[in-house]
Amino acid sequence: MILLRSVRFLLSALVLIMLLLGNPNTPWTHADTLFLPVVQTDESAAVTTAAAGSTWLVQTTPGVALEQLCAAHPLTIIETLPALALYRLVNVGPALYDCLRADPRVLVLTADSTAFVLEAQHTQLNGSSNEFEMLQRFFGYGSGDTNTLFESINIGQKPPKKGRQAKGHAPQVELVFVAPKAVNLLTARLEREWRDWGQRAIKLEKVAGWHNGAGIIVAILDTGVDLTHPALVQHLLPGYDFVDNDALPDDSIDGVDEDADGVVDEGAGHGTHIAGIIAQVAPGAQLLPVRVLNSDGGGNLFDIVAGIVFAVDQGAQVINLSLRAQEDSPLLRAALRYAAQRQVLVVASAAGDETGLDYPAAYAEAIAVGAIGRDYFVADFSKPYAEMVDLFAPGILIYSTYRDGQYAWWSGTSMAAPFVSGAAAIFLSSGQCPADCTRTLMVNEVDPVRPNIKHSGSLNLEKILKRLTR
Ligand SMILES: [Ca+2]
Ligand SMILES: [Ca+2]
Ligand SMILES: [Ca+2]
Repeated sequence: MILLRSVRFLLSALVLIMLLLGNPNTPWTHADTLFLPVVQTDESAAVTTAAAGSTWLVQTTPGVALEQLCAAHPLTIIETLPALALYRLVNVGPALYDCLRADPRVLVLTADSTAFVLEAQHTQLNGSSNEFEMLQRFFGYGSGDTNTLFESINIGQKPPKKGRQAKGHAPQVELVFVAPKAVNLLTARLEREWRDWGQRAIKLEKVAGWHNGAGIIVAILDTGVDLTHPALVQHLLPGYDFVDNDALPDDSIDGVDEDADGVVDEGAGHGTHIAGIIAQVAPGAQLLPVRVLNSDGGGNLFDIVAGIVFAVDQGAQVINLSLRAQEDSPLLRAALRYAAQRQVLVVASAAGDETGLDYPAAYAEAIAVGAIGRDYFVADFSKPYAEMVDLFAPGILIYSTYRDGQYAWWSGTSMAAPFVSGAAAIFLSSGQCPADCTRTLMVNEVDPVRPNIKHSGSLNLEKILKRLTR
């Protein structure tokens, strides 16, 4: 009987050990290490390794140079990131792949392909009838009939009271069919009345004359920035372009549909838009443009990981990541830990669904930001994961700088994150509230969103300031 029990115990222990050893995807979570001993294996490796030109990422044990491994196989290293012992390789044939995979000093082995996309939609405000459909939906007026253009839309007016809402429109608003020539007038009014709603929603005016982000570097990992935009040029530091590997992280089109979705260069202008939001919130901050996404909004893991390390090493104290990938990655996590260990705040646009957030927003090291509209209602696109975000900020119809010296309206959590990044720069620049304090106050001193969410709310600079100055 005792023997039987011992055998059983041994068998269970063996099964446990096998489980621990046998699942290469079980992360060993050492809070103090950047190196997660997880060998990521790829089921389609045989196919992918054979594809000419495909790139691979290899992370080795600290202190072990990749050149020491698999000496029998020629290595074609195209980039390295010493801070994370990370290598980017090409010409990884099946034999080299198998050798690397078998070597215990290889911590991560994964294909590098476009996995990251930006998280926003361009909102056209060009005076088309679509704009009026959008206005009608947005303001809750009209039937959505594209032939019906309204002369009077009381932008900025308080929503009608409950009893009145049942009868239709707010009584102060007269809705008259107008000719299309009024379109431009309406557009002008929309721009005038709406271009600053985000700043008002976060109570930016309450910190005016207090601190403005001076002395703080905010890195923008994105499609680049319009480096000569008149509204931005005085805020910009020299950055880097990890997509083209040059020193010019500009935000331009290339005429190539990199993601083959039939729309050419739909991502261009995104990084410039984000830079403009941060510059409006924290005009004293210096913006570090780090290009990690192409003009169609796609990016590779290596570029993003290298961009984060670069931003930290350049002295950024805030990193804005308005991008997301659906796959968890130990390398991305390692980059976020590299930032967190150096007290750098990482602000990430939220994306995902009811089952969870995408990455990097899902990581505890990042502040996950969802979007609200002007009325503090959670944006439709943020509703599925609204319970999981750390913080909300304005993200519908945001007016900001755009490529080629222009301005544009965009919607998305991409636009919400830079409100938080700018706010972080303000509180960091006060010298009274280091990274942990800034994060805690931003996440806790909030306005309620609608419908109310128990554990989070919308960024409110006034409440944070009161906590710091009382
Ligand atoms: Ca470039
Ligand atoms: Ca495209
Ligand atoms: Ca393109």
